Order: sequence, then C-alpha cells, then structure tokens
Amino acid sequence: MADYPTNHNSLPNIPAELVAAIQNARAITILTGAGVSAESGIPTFRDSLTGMWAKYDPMELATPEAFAREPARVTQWYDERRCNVAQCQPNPGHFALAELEEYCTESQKSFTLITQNVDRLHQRAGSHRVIEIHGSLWEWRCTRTGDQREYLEYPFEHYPPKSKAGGLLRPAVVWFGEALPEHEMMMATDAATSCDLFFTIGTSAEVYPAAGLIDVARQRKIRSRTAHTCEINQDPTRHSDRVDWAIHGKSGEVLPALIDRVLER
Ligand code: BJW
Repeated sequence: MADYPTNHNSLPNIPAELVAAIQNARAITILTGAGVSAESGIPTFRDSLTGMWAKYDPMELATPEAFAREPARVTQWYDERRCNVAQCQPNPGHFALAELEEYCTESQKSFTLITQNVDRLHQRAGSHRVIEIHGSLWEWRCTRTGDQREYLEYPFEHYPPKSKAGGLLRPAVVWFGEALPEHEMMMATDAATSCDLFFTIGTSAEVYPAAGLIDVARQRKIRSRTAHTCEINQDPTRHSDRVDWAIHGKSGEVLPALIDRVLER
C-alpha cells in the first residue's frame, strides 16, 4: 500500500499508477459515504466534532425501536435533514464522479456508483446510475400498507406525517438492525465482485454490510493481479493499509484533480 497525503497548499498528489489503472480498467466500482457530501454542508456521522453522532444518539433516532417509541421526534429529525439537504448543492467531488461516469460510458467501461448517502446529491450532480444501498431521505414508506413513494415537498405539516391510507410515514432509509434493500445489495455485490478497480470515497467503512463490499473487491484482487483498490478519504481508515492507494484529502479537491489527470487536461 502507498499512502498519498495531500498538501493543502498545493494540488492533490495523484499517483500516476492510479491514473493508468483508471485508463486501463474494464470495470470501475465506487462506494461513497457521507464524506463526499461534507463539503456541500451536510454533516457526516462519525467525525468526532462535526459528525451527527457526536450530537445525537443513533440508537434514539436511527433504529426501528426509536421510531416505534417516538415517531414524532424521529420523523421531525429526518424531515429537518431533508430540508437541509434541499438547500445544499453538489460539490466538485460529486461533479467529478458524474464526469468519471461519462468518461467510462464513452470509453465502453462498466461503471457502478454505489452510495450509502441518502441525500441524492450524486444524482443532482448528473450521475445517472446510482445504487442507493441505505435508501433516500426523499422516499417515505407507509407503515400500514408498505407503499413507498417520493415526497418532494418539504417540510411535512405534522409529525409524524401520515399517508393517504392513514398509516404513519417513515423515511425509506435503512436503520440499524434493518436489512439493506435486496435488489440494490445484489447489484452492489455483483459490481464489487466483477470490477477491476474498486474505490471507497468519503466513508469510514465502519458500517456493515456496506463495508464488506471492500472485502468482496479485495477477494477479486487476490484472484486477479490486475484488480486494484483505492481509498480517498480525509482521514485514514481501518482499511487504509490494505488498499493499493490510500489518498488522504478532501474528496472535493482530490476527485477533480484525479479526473483532470485521467482526461489529460
Ligand atoms: C471526508 C470528508 C471530505 C469527512 N472528503 N472524506 C458486522 C460487524 C459488526 C456489526 C455489524 C456487522 N454486520 C451488521 C452489523 C450491525 C450494523 C453495523 O454495521 N454496525 C457497526 C456500526 C458496528 N449494521 C446494520 O445494522 C445494518 N443492517 C444489518 O446488518 O441488518 C441485518 C439484517 C439482515 C436481515 C434482516 C434483518 C437485519 C444496517 C446499517 C444501516 C446504517 N444506517 C445509517 C443511517 C441511515 C439513515 C440516516 O441517514 O440516518 O447509514 S448509519 C450511518 O452510517 C449511515 C451511513 O450511510 C453509514 C456509513 O457512514 P459513512 O457514510 O461511512 O459516514 P462516516 O461519518 O462514518 O464517515 C465519513 C468519513 O468521511 C470519515 O472517515 C471522514 O474522515 C471522511 N470525510 N469529510 C473526504 N471532505
């Protein structure tokens, strides 16, 4: 593993071997997390000072038990986050990933963007095929009928909000202890299994089964000498010393520099 810290006074240090790996790849898979949206003003979860879990107890807000106990409090908290996200804009990291998808499509490479983020900023930046494995703040599900749909108007008038069928609405995000959406997880696992270049970007990779996708990709690397893994994150993670390239810097700075090198401009 090579560690490439970025110097904040200069351009991010992009290894030439990584640029070549992107240019030569047949299939690229990317797993993003909250760090990618941090520069858009959306708090991460686990950053010690600014992360949401520094301020709120996840067990009181992000579990089915919390919703059953205090549906008004939980739905209001999610609705406030939805309102905040609506005011935020995608940042250069989101746009660079949309550009990477376009480059891959034009070069007939397979490209899969898997996100744990529930904010839809990738889509707003122009990414077309995004697998949302932890759901979305914009989708809400009726707890009576199970019907799920987009709710684009915000905020709700009452908490907890109700569906037309009269059931309580809950955000269609994946809480602790809940299964990830089966189809999305299957597509994500396929993409991690079959790619020859796997990136984790802006994620602490602490939460399973999403973090297990890194192990899936590494298994492929063990079998094929041409498969590679790369981490782009502000801080080192427990996976940093097991990837081929660990680049430590802000994704909103590293990704635009990386795509510039790939497109040779
Ligand atoms: C920057 C940056 C910048 C900052 N640029 N970088 C195996 C072992 C141990 C435990 C488990 C296990 N398997 C399952 C579990 C239990 C649990 C789990 O993983 N717990 C661990 C925390 C220990 N997992 C689950 O419960 C999952 N469900 C499950 O396993 O179900 C089993 C089941 C099967 C069948 C039937 C029934 C059940 C579900 C997990 C759902 C996670 N949900 C959340 C909340 C979503 C809704 C919401 O938004 O409120 O998802 S938790 C939260 O963590 C959110 C995120 O998507 C997820 C990951 O966080 P992420 O994105 O990595 O953010 P951070 O904050 O952790 O990291 C940000 C990083 O960015 C940092 O490293 C910074 O340095 C960096 N950064 N600025 C680049 N500018």
